[in-house]
Amino acid sequence: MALLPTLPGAGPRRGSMPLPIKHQLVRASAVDELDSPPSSPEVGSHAGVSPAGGRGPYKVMLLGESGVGKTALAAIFGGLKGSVHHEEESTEDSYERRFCVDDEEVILILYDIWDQADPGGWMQESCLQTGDAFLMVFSVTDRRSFTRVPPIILRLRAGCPRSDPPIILVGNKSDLARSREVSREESRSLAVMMNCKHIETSAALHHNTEELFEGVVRQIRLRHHRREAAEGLAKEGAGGRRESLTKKAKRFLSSLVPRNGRFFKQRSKSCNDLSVL
Ligand SMILES: Nc1nc2c(ncn2[C@@H]2O[C@H](COP(=O)(O)OP(=O)(O)OP(=O)(O)O)[C@@H](O)[C@H]2O)c(=O)[nH]1
Ligand SMILES: [Mg+2]
Repeated sequence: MALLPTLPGAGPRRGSMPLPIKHQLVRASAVDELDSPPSSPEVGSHAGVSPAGGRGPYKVMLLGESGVGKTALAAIFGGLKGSVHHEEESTEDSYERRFCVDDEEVILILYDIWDQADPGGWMQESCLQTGDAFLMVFSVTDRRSFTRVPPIILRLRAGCPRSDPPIILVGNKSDLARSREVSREESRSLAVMMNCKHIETSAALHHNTEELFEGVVRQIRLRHHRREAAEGLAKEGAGGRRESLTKKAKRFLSSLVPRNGRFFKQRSKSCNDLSVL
């Protein structure tokens, strides 16, 4: 992941630096969204298409129980040193970064604001409503944090205005092999069952962390392209598209749905691949 030169409102930033007002998750706007959900869930930023189109800014939410490593991961994203041992304590709750993924620039804002103390409360709900993608973090050394995952994902799927939000199940603290309580196979099976992606990370060793941040960008983009392809098909249905573009869209869509009833098997295989849907 190549970092680009810092620009105003871009590049690694501490959460204490004010976000451009359009990026802020402020109580008033979140309440507005809760009060009046979008009439069409597939338009505007609610479809995962940010106001800036395919390049963001995208809002990514860290979810998960206390102590699983959300802040450690956020600090790595924000470029802080000593992020795990708190040599430099992170008290920030959002980080904005502009970087290149697959030779394309993107702006991503990572929010570390999930409030376990208030299940179903305003902050949790606005997180679920506002995010363009979600990192569902648990600790592989803490089974309790793993058992809390399904209800959160179910709430997310029920409450999120987007029809298929990108969700990545993140098993953090993979470096602590001796204290492991959740096997890789077990968490992968849960990811397949809950229809989300899966990755194991170690914030302590920075293992798979860049893969995670790049992966979430790819997951957002893939949905963006799928939507564009579907729109192309819809237009063609109305008689307004060129043949070549239609064929392209059809090929793309058919590649997303494996044939011959092998869907579950294939999904299990691709669950760890964050560069495919
Ligand atoms: N060994 C190891 N320790 C980690 C890892 N990630 C986080 N930690 C440690 O786990 C503890 C909790 O990490 P945090 O990042 O504060 O966890 P959190 O999810 O933000 O917790 P809350 O803010 O309470 O919700 C800290 O002592 C971290 O140093 C990891 O990958 N490996
Ligand atoms: Mg924290």
